[in-house]
Amino acid sequence: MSEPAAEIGLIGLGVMGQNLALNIADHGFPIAVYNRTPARTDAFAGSEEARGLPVTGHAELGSFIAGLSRPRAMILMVKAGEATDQQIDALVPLLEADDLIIDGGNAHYYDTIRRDAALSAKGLRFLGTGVSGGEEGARNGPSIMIGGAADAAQRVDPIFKAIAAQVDSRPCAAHLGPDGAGHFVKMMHNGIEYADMQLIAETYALMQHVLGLDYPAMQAAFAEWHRGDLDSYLIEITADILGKTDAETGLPMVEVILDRAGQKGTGGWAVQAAIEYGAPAATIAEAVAARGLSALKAEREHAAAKLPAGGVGRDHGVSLEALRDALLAAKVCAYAQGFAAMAAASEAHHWDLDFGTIAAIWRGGCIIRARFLDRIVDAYAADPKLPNLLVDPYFVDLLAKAQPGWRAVVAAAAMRGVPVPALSSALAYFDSYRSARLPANLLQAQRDYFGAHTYERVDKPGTFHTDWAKL
Ligand code: NBP
Repeated sequence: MSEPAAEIGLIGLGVMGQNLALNIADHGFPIAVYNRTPARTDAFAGSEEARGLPVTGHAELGSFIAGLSRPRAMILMVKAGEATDQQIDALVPLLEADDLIIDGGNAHYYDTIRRDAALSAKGLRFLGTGVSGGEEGARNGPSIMIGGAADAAQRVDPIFKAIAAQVDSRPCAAHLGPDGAGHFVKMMHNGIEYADMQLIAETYALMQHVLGLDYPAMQAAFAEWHRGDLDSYLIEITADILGKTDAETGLPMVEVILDRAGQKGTGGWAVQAAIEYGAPAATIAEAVAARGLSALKAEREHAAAKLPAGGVGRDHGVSLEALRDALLAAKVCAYAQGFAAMAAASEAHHWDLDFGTIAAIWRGGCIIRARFLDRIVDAYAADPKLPNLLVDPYFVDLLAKAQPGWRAVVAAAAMRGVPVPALSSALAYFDSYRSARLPANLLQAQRDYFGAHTYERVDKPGTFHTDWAKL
C-alpha cells in the first residue's frame, strides 16, 4: 500500500533540516523528506528520533514530489547561496502551478527577492522564511520570520504557528511582508545578535581586567543579571559557560578556548544593508569588525609586544553595577540601530514592517530572546511610527539612569587600554543621536571647499557655495 500524501515536504537534512522535520512531525503533520545525498535520508528516516513519527524518506526527488498533497508545499533547508538555486532549479520542472517553495535557509534577502520574482513568473509560489534559534530552536520551537505573498503564507500558517516557540500563548511566527521581508528581518536579527554577543564579551573582559573578578564571581554576576532587566538567553548561557571547567586542564573552559571568532557572514550583510539604507548601525558594525580583528591572532600576538598600552591605567571607580548599566544601555543602542535599519529598508522596499510584531516573535525561539523585547513591543504599541527606540519614554528613563555608569566604564576601558569597541561605539551613537548640533557643518564646508558640493545655511533656505580661495 502506498503512503498517504504528506501535507508538507522538507529538502535538506543537515542539522537544521532534521530538527525542523522532527518538530513538524511531532506536531502531527505528515512530512516527506529528501536530501541530495540519499544515505542521509535513509539514516534520518530510520533513526531512533524519527521512529513512530509521520516521516517518509524519499531517495528520489520525483518520488518526494509525488508524495506531497496538492497544491504542494515544501521547505528548503539547504546551504544558502548557490546550493539553494541548484535545488530550486532541480525542483521547478517537477512542480505544478501554485506549488509552494519555502526557503528556510539563511538566504540573502536580495536572492529572495530575485527568486520570488522568478518563481512567480512561472506560476509557482515562494516564501523566503528566516528560521532562528539554531538546532535547539528548530527542534523545540524556532522564531519564524516569513516573507512573501500573504495568501501563500496563509497556506502554511497552521504548521508554522504550531511548530514555533510559544511565548505567553502567542506563537513566535509571523508573516512580516512581501518578498525579502522575512529574510531581511532574520538578517538584522543576526546583526543584533553579533552586537549583543560582543557587548557581553567586552563586559566579561572588563570584569576580568578592570574589576579583577575571578570565574565564580563573574558567573555569579551574570546569573544575578539574568534575574533582572538583562534577563536573556545570551546572559543565561554566558553564566553557564563561565562556570564550566575544562576536564583536561582543570582551567575555566573559556581560558582554554582560542580567542579567534568565526562568522558565517550574516552580520556583515546586516551592516552592508544598514549602510545601503543610510541607517547608522555602528555598534553592529563594530561587532562584525571585532570578530575580524580576533581572527588576526598572529598579527595581534606580534603587535602585543610592540604596542604597550602606555601605562595610563587609573582607577575610575567602576563597579559591577556600572558594568551592568553599560551593558544594558549599549544593548538598547544596538537594538535601536537594528530596528532603525529595518525601518529604513521597510520604507525603501514598501514592506510595511510591523516592529511590535517583530519584537514579539523574537521573544522566544531565537538567540536574542530577552525580557526587554517586551519593552520594545510596548514602545511600538504606544507609537507605531516611533523614529528610534532611544526616544521611547521607557528607554529615555533607562538611558538616563544608566548613563553615569556607562560613561565611567568606557572611560576606564580607554584609560586601561581594554578594547570595548561595541560599548564605546554605542555610547558614541547615543551621544550623536542626542546632539542637536553635530560638527557636520565643518564636513559640509570641507566638501564645498574641495568639491563645490554646496551647503545649506542655518539662517535661510537654499543651497550655497563659497569661493574658499578668495580672501
Ligand atoms: P548546511 O548549511 O550545512 O547545509 C547542509 C544541507 O545542504 C545538506 O542537506 C546538503 O546536502 C545540502 N546541500 C548542499 Br551543502 N549543497 C547542495 C546542493 N547543491 N543541492 C542540494 N542540497 C545541497 O546545513 P544547516 O546548518 O542545517 O543549515 C541549513 C540552512 O539553514 C542553511 O541555509 C543555514 O544557513 C540555515 N540556518 C542554519 C542555522 C544553524 O544554526 N546551523 C540556523 C539558522 C539557519 P548533502 O547532505 O547532500 O550534502
